[in-house]
Formats: sequence, structure tokens, C-alpha cells
Amino acid sequence: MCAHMWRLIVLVAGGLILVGVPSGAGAEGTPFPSPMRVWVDTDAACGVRGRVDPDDCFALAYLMARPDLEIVGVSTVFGNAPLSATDRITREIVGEQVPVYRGAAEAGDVAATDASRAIIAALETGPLTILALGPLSNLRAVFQSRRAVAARVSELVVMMGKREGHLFHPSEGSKAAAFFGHGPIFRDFNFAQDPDAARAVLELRLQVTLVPYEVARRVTLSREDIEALAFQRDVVGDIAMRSVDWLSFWQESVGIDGFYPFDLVAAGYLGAPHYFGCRATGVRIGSDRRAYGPLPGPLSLMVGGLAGSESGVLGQVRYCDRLEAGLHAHLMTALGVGGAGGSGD
Ligand SMILES: [Ca+2]
Repeated sequence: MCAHMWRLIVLVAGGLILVGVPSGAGAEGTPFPSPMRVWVDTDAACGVRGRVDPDDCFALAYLMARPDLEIVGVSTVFGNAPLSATDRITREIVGEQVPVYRGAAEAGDVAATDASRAIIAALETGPLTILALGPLSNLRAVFQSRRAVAARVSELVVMMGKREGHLFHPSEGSKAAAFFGHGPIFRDFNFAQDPDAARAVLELRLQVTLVPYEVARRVTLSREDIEALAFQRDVVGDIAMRSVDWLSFWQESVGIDGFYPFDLVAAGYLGAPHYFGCRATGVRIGSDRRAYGPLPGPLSLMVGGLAGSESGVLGQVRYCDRLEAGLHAHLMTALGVGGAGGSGD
């Protein structure tokens, strides 16, 4: 079943109708579709000095431009940078368009914050799709404070997760490149920032969709793309200018003249789910023995090859590891650069 149909069924069960029908399709006497209610939790840090990923900022710009999505609110969390920076930068990018709420400053911070209170209020108002682009610390605080609102989550879309044995290396999967050749091994950053929060949220058995590294790496924002985006006069141009250091880091250290825009790809799942191929699978947290051997490695969030009764399985998630061609062009068009050629997908 395609992702689009899946969302339609869930939201009908939640009391909404016609979500997922193309805009303008309503015949006389037929209600037009309501925008999907979305909450974005982010550790946006574009423009912070040094090698800081600008992908949250592109994701926010993309989502705010979607007429089919109602961004109910945005919450900030530590991650790519300290909370003071992510909160400030999120407000700079979002402007007055959407309310922004300050959240958790560190892992394990489960005290109520403006963010957790606002997310609870939004869930009490109606079903909500939540897109988490940083560690899940704010959501842990939400559900620890008010467990019952978990039933109002239509879908939780999270940028994290991997297949067992998979290492996030630029050359992985390439026949030509030597394994462990040029470039760093990336961490599953959002998970690694607060594994306990991920565990607490996954144990609630919400409708969780993982948009992982392995699908995000199918899309590259090239130097040419960033240059084209920099000519946009709105916030997109500002974000592109804030991406220059990150672009240089990828060129020098990863060996690619562009970068994988992880959180933008996850945002693309909300706006254009038909590009994604997803499957149901078990999920668990543990040491990845296929990657690290018998020695205890770092905790990983792993999917695949797991029987439902296997010890340690936290529940079922949807894992989106396939991508149809065209998402890159869709994202570029949505960000204002029409007719862009494909790059990486
Ligand atoms: Ca992020």
C-alpha cells in the first residue's frame, strides 16, 4: 500500500475526510480537502559557525511553502547546536508565519517546556502529524507529562534508523569506491543525541515512519543547486548563503561537491509521500553486531530481519528505504528553482 493511501486511512479514522485528494478536486457540494495538521520539531542551526548542517532550515522553508500542510507550530530542541542557537535560528527562518516554542536543552531533559505544553495543546485540539527533525527529547517530555495525547498522533515521521550492519559512509554501496575510503562515517545523529528519548517514544507504539540516512543519501543538493537557491530573494536565498561552510566541509572531507539534505528529504515525505517506498518492520535499540562485531558498539536504532517476538523489539514502524526518481526536482521546484535537473535521485 502506498504511503499516501496509508495516511488517508489513518486520518479518516481520526475524523478528517478527503485528506490526500488533490487540491481543487472537490466537485460541487463536495468539501475541499483540509490541509494536514503538522507539527515540526527541529534543531535548526543553519548559519552557526563551523560545520553545521543547514538541512532543518531547508525543511522548514519547504514545509511553509506547502499549501496542503497546515504548520500548527514549530518546537525547538538542542542537537545540531545548543538550544540557544537552534531556538534563535528557527525563529529567524520561520518569522511570524508560525508560532515557535522553546524546548529541551539537553538529553534527559523531561521537564515541561513551552514546547511540550504547546505540543500537548495542539494534540488536544485535533489529530496531528509530527515531523521530528532532531532528537526526540521534546516528544519524550510531552508523552511523559500527558500520555493520553499519544492517541492523537496520526503519524510521527522521524529522521533516524538504519538496517543492521549499515554504516553511514559516503562510499557504502558503491562498487567502485573502496569501503572506508575517503570521507567520514556519519552517526545516526538524531538518535545518538538522545537514545533514551527515542526508546521512550518508540515504546508508545505510535504510527511511526522512519525516513533514514540510506534514503536521504539518494538526494544531493549540489553546489550548482545551492548557487541557484542563493538567488532566491526570500528566506530560501538566506538559507543557501548560510550553507556555504557545510558545502565546503562536504567537498573537503566527504569528497562530494554537494551534500545530502537529510531533513529536507524527511520533509519531502510529508509533502510528496508518493516518491517514497516504505515497508513495515520491527525496530529495536542495541549494539549493531554486524557492524561492530562482538565488542559492544554504540547504541543503534535498527530495523529489518526481526521477528515480531524477538527479544528487544520495541514495536513495528514503517521504514522508507526506497525512493522514486524525481524528488530532487520536486524539492528544488518547491524551493523556488523550477526546471532543475535531477541530481542524485
Ligand atoms: Ca535536524
